[in-house]
Amino acid sequence: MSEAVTLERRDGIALILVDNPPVNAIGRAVRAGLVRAAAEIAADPGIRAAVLACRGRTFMAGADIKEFDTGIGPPGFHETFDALEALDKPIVAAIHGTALGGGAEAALACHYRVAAPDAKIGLPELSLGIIPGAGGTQRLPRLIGAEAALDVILAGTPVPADKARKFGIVDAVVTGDLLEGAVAFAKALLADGKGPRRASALTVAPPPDGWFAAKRADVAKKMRGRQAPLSAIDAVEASLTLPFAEGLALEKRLNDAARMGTEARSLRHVFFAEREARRVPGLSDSVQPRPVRAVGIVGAGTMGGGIAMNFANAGIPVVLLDATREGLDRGLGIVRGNYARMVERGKLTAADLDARMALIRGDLDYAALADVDLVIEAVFEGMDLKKQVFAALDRACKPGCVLATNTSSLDVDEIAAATSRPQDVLGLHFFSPANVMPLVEVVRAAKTGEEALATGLDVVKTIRKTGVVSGVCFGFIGNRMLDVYGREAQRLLLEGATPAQVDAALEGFGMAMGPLAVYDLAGVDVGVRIRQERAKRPKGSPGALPDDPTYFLPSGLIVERGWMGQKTGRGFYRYDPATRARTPDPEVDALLRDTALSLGIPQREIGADEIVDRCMLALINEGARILEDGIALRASDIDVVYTAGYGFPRWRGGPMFHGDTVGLPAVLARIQEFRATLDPRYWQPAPLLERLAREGSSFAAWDRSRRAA
Ligand code: 3H9
Repeated sequence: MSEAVTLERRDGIALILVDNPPVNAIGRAVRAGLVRAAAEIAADPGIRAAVLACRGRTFMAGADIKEFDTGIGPPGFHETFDALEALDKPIVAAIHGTALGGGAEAALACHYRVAAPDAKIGLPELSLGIIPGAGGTQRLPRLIGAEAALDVILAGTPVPADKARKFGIVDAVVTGDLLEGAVAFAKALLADGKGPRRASALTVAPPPDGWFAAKRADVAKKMRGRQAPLSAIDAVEASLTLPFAEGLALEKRLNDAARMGTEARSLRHVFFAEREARRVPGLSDSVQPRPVRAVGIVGAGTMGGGIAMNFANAGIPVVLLDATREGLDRGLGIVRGNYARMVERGKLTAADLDARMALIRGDLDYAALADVDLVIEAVFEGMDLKKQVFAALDRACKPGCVLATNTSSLDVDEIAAATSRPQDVLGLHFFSPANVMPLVEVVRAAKTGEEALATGLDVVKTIRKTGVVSGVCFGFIGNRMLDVYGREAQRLLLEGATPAQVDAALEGFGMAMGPLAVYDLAGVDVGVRIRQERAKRPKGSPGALPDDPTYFLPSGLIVERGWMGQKTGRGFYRYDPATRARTPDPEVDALLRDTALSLGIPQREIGADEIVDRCMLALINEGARILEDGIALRASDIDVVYTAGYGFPRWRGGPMFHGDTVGLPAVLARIQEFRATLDPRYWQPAPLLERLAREGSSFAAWDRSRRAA
């Protein structure tokens, strides 16, 4: 028996125990061990039933994703799980933690399933750009019907044990010791004379006519640009029409094709990039994060309230501080309102609402922050105000308290200098709405100490957000890149593209929302105000504006007319007051055209390809500069920022991975073409990009070489 899988015997019951830390991923050694265990159980007349369970924190959390690039060596998943299902003695899966992907499929191949009360079972393969490839598309429909099975696969969200019991995925929820419970379950089966019960032998309850066609249409709309969900529908539909073995063969073909495609490679990249982002080169293992048991938040606005919710959701008490009673009441009211909407939507119980609100205490006095371990400042974006807040925090907070600013544009070094403890100061830049958006930029200032940084990263993980370390520069990683992306989107409007054309091209590429619709959502005036502030900066200094009267001119024109976006019913588009549906505004189109003509900017038809290329290549080129400047630690961190915070399609892997997919020589050639035909000052290729393109290299290779160094 391999070390990853051991076989024990208890009163005629075989215990197959998988032990492959940290998450019992089903690598080759596990598969081989399972096949050997099945053979041994089959051959041993003393064994009358079997239990499949896992050591450690979870049941098998799926295939070993690292094998996907190198190829899945024998024994294959189907061979392995067929061997379990074929046993002529009943086999019971004992599920704890998260049985995901291949883990769930192993359980489905067993004849019976019992689960711990807090266990979850799911098929998240689509989030990796593949379909369930270890029998899930054929066994699950046979167990719970094609409709429910496909919904579980398309949603990808793990099903909690009690719901899985109601669905018929799980036979019993076991309280107390799971292994004991599973053995007792197996003994009861024997006592009742119950033998194997194979999912493969069942027939699938068919859905109503037209159901699959409707699903395909729905998926084509909601999961635009994706292939794997459509393949999953094909595979589940085949469970109705094909014999089990042929269904498995189709599942394998579809899964193999998906696994090596761009969609799956991109999603794997993001999976590992998100985990890599937690590692900071040079930060030794001996540096421990400080415990964060209580948090203070300064500023009870929408941002401060949203940040407070994250901590309350994680069970961490929060003191929410504001300068005025009114501000505080308004902020607490917004938080309560957000929770109340969750209750309405059935995402939270009324008791949870009360428990979470009880964790958030309002106060007006900095003295209330004396005992907290972390403070996050979320006051109005002005340097003088922030400095006052940090000086007050310096006086009020205990030694070792980590002081964080949520600034999106100000110099964290300067803010840190307002305290006597810059080693404990860093940025924690949340994205709006802060209770929903997963990204947090963890901004490491010049004097931020290692412990404070480790604490920042740790706390971000505790509140289930995705943290990425950024150095200090104007806009950090995300907004610095957003600036060049927005610049191109706006410039295209002056050259003849309409807002609807620009947004349609980028949404067609896969962006969650086109840039002009995003301005309308956030308030077009917000960006205009920031640029008015930036106009005061000395020429050439960080964040100063270029000498270009057309720079973000469309936003300025729109705001001058009082069209601020959705909140005023019109911005780059008009909005239906009832449905908020957007429609193109001919007045805006005419305004942009007339302005461009008066400035002597020629008008032309601009294709979707050019729109996408200009916006994407601007992102990639600026990303390369951010790497050169040492602001991002790795290209994959930039991809995490864009996929987690800016609606960049995960299935394209992020801007830098997309650059690698296109090929850096092609990226460079197109940038050079734009330098020759467009405003050359915006199209100077970043030296790092030039070098990597010349060497035939990639951003991924650059990351690897730095990791190795
Ligand atoms: C599949 O099963 C396909 C099948 O249909 C068959 C196809 C033929 N493989 O996330 P964490 C690593 S597709 C390899 O920080 P948590 C992870 O990189 C798979 N490695 O822990 C990290 O390593 P490091 C379907 C994996 O407690 C460490 O484990 N399954 C895998 O926050 C800890 O991970 C999924 O999609 C893996 N499958 O969350 C589940 N999983 O420490 C993917 C994790 O070096 N996994 N690692 O950075 C998860 O969702 C979470 O890891 C889990 C635990 C919820 C399990």
